[in-house]
Amino acid sequence: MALTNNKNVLAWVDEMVALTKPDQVVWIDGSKEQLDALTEEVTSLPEGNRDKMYKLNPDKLPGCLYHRTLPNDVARVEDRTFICTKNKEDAGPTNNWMDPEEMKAKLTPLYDGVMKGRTMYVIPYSMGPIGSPLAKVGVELTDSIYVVLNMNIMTRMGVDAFKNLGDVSNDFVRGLHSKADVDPENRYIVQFPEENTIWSINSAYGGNVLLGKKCFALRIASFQGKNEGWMAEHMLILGVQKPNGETVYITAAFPSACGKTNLAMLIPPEGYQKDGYKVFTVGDDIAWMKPGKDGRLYAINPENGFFGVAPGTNEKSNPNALACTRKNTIFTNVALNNEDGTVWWEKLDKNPPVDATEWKGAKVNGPEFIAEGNTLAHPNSRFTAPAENCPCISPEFNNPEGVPISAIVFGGRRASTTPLVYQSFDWTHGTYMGSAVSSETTAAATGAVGVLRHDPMAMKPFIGYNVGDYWAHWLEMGEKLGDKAPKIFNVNWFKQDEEGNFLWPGFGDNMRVLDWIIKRCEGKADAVETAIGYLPKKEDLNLTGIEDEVTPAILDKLLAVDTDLWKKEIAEMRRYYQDDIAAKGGKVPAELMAELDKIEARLNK
Ligand code: GTP
Ligand code: SPV
Ligand code: MN
Repeated sequence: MALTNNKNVLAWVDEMVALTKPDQVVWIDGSKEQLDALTEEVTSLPEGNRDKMYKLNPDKLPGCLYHRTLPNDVARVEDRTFICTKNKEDAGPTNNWMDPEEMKAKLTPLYDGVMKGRTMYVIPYSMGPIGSPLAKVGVELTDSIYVVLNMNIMTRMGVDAFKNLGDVSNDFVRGLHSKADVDPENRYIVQFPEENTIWSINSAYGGNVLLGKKCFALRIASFQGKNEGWMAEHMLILGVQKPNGETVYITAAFPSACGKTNLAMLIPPEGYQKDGYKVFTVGDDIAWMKPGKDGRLYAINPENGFFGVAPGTNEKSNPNALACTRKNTIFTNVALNNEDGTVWWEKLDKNPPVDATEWKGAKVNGPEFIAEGNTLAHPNSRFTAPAENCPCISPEFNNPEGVPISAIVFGGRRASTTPLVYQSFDWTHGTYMGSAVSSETTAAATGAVGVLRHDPMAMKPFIGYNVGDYWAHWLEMGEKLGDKAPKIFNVNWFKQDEEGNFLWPGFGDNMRVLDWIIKRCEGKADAVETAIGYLPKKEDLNLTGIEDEVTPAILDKLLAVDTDLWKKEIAEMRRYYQDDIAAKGGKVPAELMAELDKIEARLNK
């Protein structure tokens, strides 16, 4: 039974039913009974069925499920992701583009009758707390129970999402997903930003099919944000509670699999804990930000769960994330521990299960399999965990107004050049710094791993319009915020020594860098003015407890600004702006070009 009288929703669902021809249509109300029944159905599928999910040990991992996707379908597919706007220049040089009508003509035959013999699930969901002035409604149509169960964790899913839509509003995002035959040759992830519409076909992997996430909350939402005066960013949101009880909120944009979940759930080093510092998580992947009544920038996390990278998550690196996954969690493409019906991934602990099922589904002897050079879990294997499981979830998580942001941090994986932390001179320079983010690629998207690529604002795969206009929007937001704008910083946890070892211990010790950032925001720490920005004075970084690891010589390396390397960096940015952006239809704002000149002049001084 339809869960809404909204005529636009009903008309669109009818149209998509006529196209995809499912045997039946089920509206997802979000009730426990309905979700339990779907769980029974999907876990009762016979072994070998590619939709099958497995229940895990109910004592050790209550309410947890396990699933494997096809080996050709384990990450986002950027080369098959499109922004379809009427004019090509509106998609810009960082996106694949096709004319919307042409794309629909191409995909319509693929969708025609694709749900014959299947059920279509109609999923109403809210991105952001229901009723929040920043929240938005989406509806996803899918033929996958796995998608329904994941959307239940990642979004506010169910009948309540329709509450504020009314009968006539057209303000919702239409998402059509079919796993079809999971055929990589016909896999498409398509955004139509001018129509608030997403079409995804032939994938069953997270970022390609949980349409509320990257497709809506970043690609479509960034386009909406430009038109409506707000920002949708690939950012974590955290709060640092100081000993005096006050909480300072920070957002940080790092490319995929570069440490957002880790930083968002950081546990401060012992000394900080003793002093009374606490870190609270508001979000680990996406921030929607809008100026509030007081003129400051406020952020909400539009999501309701964490779709986190499993490998590397352990009791030491991120105990909070691990705790999130101990109940009501879905694990995808990790390994099964058949000894006790639990899961395993690389670096979870030092005891890979002897009786294991690796991520492709083969039964193996875990230690032997690893000794042969394999991994038991896929490097981009993930957990889908409810935010409410997080031991450090912020008390403001459901605050409809969001939290006021004091600092915005950019970062990426850079073996050299970029120091541990530095601050921009102002918002325009900070916007330049964001545009200059580049990072070594990870397993989060298909393609080579470890290759340095430009990833402006960590949004390269997610900006739903022309990157030049996106940068201009950043500059406009800065102008609107004026002296209430957050301060902008850049960090690099990944600087290496000559042998390729990380110089900075990272993880919980990143608190020491956040501490300096907060003090800078409050005007309580001095800085060294360099050609590239403000750097910490060495004595202002609190290294108590890690003096053996971060010796004065290592600290020198971490805070070095190598003029020759930076001249190369600036030359590369000039080439990037000109050849990769301007020459390909992106308008680089004059203010950003001017920043290049200014940095270069300072380097030459
Ligand atoms: P997406 O969910 O893909 O957007 O990524 P994310 O940014 O949330 O990634 P996540 O926090 O899961 O990063 C995982 C990877 O970053 C793992 O390889 C971690 O080992 C590594 N990592 C995270 N924090 C640090 C750090 O402080 N230092 C070092 N060296 N590695 C880190
Ligand atoms: C990312 O790749 O940045 C993710 C995972 O957060 S996905 O949802 O697949 O995009
Ligand atoms: Mn992400």
